[in-house]
Order: sequence, then structure tokens, then C-alpha cells
Amino acid sequence: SPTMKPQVVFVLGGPGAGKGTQCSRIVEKYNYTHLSAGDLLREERAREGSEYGQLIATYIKEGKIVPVEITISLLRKAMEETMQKDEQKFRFLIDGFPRNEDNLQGWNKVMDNNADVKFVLFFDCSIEVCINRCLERGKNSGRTDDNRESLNKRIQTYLQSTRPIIELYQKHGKVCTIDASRSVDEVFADVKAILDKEG
Ligand code: UP5
Ligand code: MG
Repeated sequence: SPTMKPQVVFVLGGPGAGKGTQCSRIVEKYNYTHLSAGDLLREERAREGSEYGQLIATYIKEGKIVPVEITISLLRKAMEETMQKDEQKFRFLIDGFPRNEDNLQGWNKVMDNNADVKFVLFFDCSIEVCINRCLERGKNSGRTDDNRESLNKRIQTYLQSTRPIIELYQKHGKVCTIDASRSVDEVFADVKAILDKEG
């Protein structure tokens, strides 16, 4: 049978909004593969012989957005590998991407014809909630960016670069917004309602 075109849901929201947590819950119940752009970048940072390791390390610590060529190639490879192993696995949650204009342009250039973006799941919560969750996690996450200094930069990048991307999708009627300040179960109840309706 012909290989299906990948069906993509972008998962966005501030640092610590709960994107990864909710994606894990979704994968347990729905036929989606979770690809976190941040996780893929952290893996690439750790990969022996990576030519981008140092660049990625610096960008992450500074809360800056890595040039899209790098992120897209990691996402594309992960999608291709998933579909090669099991052609039924063509539904993807792409978590933490696209975060800025450069990301969006890179996606449109490389992936627009090769994947369908169904909608954006936007986990919305206050900056205070974002900061508190990341600082709490930072006690034992080992993440180089879960400290106050990096967090301030991540928040600034989110407000300046990522919010406008969410607003752009909103103008096209493609955003499902979820109040992410509540408990994991309450947030997931809304996620389920959306996925049961939107597929
Ligand atoms: N938690 C989760 N949900 C909760 C709830 N409802 N109530 C109470 N606590 C809750 O959750 C964060 C913490 O909060 C956890 O301890 C969790 O238990 C708790 P998590 O699910 O991890 O939130 P998430 O939104 O995934 O937070 P994360 O820190 O991963 O978000 P970021 O967007 O900041 O990080 P990401 O890994 O996506 O990106 C990191 C960096 O990589 C970026 O800053 C950037 O430098 C780089 N990057 C790029 O350059 N390009 C990309 O495309 C992607 C990343
Ligand atoms: Mg995450």
C-alpha cells in the first residue's frame, strides 16, 4: 500500500507548560508518535562526532533558537525512520516546534509538500507557572537551561519569537488552546476532547 503522508500536530506553549508531559499521555491513548524538537537537539548535542554539538549546547543554555536546518534535518530523519519501521505510524506530535519565523520558513520550504499540519495544540499558562515548574524540575532534571538565568532568556524568546507564530496559526483558525495551568489530569481531559473531535 502507498506510504501515507505524515499527519502533524504542532505542540506549542511556554517553557514548562507541560508539552512533553501531555504528549506522553497522548501517545498512551492515541496512535501518535511524539517527537520533541528539544529532545532531538539534546540527543544530537550528546552524539559522539556531531558537528553541531557545541552550537546546540550554546543555543540551549542561552535560550536561543537553533538554526532551522539543524532542527528540520533531525525531525525529518526521525519521521522517516518511524514510518520506515511501521507504515501505520504516520501521525506525529511535533513538540516545541516551530518556535520562530526561521523555523516556520524552514518547515514550509522542506516539509510543506511532504506533510499535512492538521492543527496546533497550544498549552497556555502564565509565565509564573512556567518558571515555577521549570525551577522545580531543575532540582533534578540535569537540564542546562532549568536555572533562573537561562529561564529568563527562554521566556523572553518565547514571548518575542514563539507567541507571534502561535498568533499566525490562530489567524488561520488552526489553534486549539488549552488552559495548561491546571492539574495534568484536568489538562489531559481537554486534550482528549480535542483529539476525539479533531482526530
Ligand atoms: N508539569 C507538567 N505539567 C504539569 C501540570 N499540569 N501541573 C503541574 N506540573 C506539571 O513539564 C515541565 C515540568 O512541569 C515537569 O517537571 C512536569 O512534571 C511538570 P514538561 O512536560 O516537561 O513541559 P514542557 O512544556 O515540555 O517544558 P520544556 O522545558 O521541555 O519546554 P521548552 O519549550 O522550554 O523546552 P524544549 O525542550 O522544547 O526546548 C529547549 C531548548 O531547545 C529551547 O530553549 C531552544 O534553545 C532549543 N530548541 C530549538 O532551538 N529549536 C526547537 O525547535 C526546539 C528547541
Ligand atoms: Mg519538553
